[in-house]
Amino acid sequence: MKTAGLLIHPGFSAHVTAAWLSCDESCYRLTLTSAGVIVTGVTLKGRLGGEKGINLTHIESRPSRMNNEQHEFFINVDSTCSQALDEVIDCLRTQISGHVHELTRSKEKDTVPWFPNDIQDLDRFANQILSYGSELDADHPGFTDPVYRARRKEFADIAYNYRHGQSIPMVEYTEEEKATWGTVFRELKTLYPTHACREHNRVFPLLEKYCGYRPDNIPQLEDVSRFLQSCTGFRLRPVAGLLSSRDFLAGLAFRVFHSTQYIRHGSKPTYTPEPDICHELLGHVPLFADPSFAQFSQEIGLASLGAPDEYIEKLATVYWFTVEFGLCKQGSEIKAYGAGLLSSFGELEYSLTEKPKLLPFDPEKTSVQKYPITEYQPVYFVAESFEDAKEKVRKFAGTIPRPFSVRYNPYTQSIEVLDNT
Ligand code: HBI
Ligand code: FE
Repeated sequence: MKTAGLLIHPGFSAHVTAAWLSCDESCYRLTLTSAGVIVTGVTLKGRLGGEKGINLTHIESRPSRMNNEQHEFFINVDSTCSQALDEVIDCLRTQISGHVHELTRSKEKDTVPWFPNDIQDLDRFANQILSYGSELDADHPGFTDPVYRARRKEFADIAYNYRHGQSIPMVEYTEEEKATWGTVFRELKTLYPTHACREHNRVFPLLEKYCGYRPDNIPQLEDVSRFLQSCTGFRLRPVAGLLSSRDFLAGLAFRVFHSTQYIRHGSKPTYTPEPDICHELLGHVPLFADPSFAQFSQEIGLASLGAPDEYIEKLATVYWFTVEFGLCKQGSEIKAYGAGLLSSFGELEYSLTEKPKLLPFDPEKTSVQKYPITEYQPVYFVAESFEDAKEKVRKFAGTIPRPFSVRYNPYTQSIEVLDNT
């Protein structure tokens, strides 16, 4: 990487009224709100760079949303030395008239965690996955199968190398993989008419018609992603392994769903300890084609941006009891819309029996409910409708302590930050 220093020109900083700094392990972004259009007034020199090892990687300006006389400056810098960065921030604080918010991933007080501002920023997540998709646990059905492990590495590499805007590479699935899919597909399809919500049942025939949903064919992520974009603007992005809750939820703010592309091990077609393409395509995809559900999901994502860790956990729990295991009222009946249910024959059937406890969906309560991850859920939450659930999540988001609010601009596919201070 080329080294570029960062120096705020005195003539420029005199006009700066607010600054945001965010960091993501080694990347830092500085947003300056300044009176006047003076992006060229930012002098970039080797002074700090040479001395302190801070590299400038990107700079852009945008008109401020709050005051059209003002502009915001986005500056990305890479730094290996956090102390040097602290010095630069301190230096900025003394030079900038107005407030400085520091957005950081570290656990220090009064800082806001980094979040993606632009849909392209999601490319960053590719190399911060928690576990690489080809590293299987000892109790994974494919753990001792070298062929399966090699296959998983192929899928992990596709996702690892994927960048926003590219089409998702097509995959030729093996006969064994197709057989596994066929078993899951056929079995689940018998339950959908009676157990799945009407939105799922409305979209499913369209997926059969346009995306190659068939017992003998595993649909391609690219085809499905295009279909979803035409329905709700949601798109799929291949993912190499598990993302942190924070990163995974942030994708939803941009209507991006991180999807696995590999299939579970053929020895146990009805079991998978992790998401796989059956879970994504049969469980999640049909609902993302529904406008109300898409909005609801994006609302959870927007709520997560820059939220403190404890709220990320709460939102991940809300996600769990809705997008994964949600039930909803439909007329006088209750149906399933959660992907964890719609992709598991056994639990889909169980969820609509008398056995589990049903509670009304209420983010305050739902977000603190404990849940098991390896057995059927003892408790499900029932939503009145996706619209109602969305309003409730929006209200809940208002209780998250953040010095700003966020709005998604679909034209630029970026997040607008509205200062609340
Ligand atoms: N990562 N790749 C991937 N897929 C998921 O479904 C997923 C994830 N990370 C977290 C997550 N799901 C949820 O359990 C919540 O924490 C959001
Ligand atoms: Fe899922």
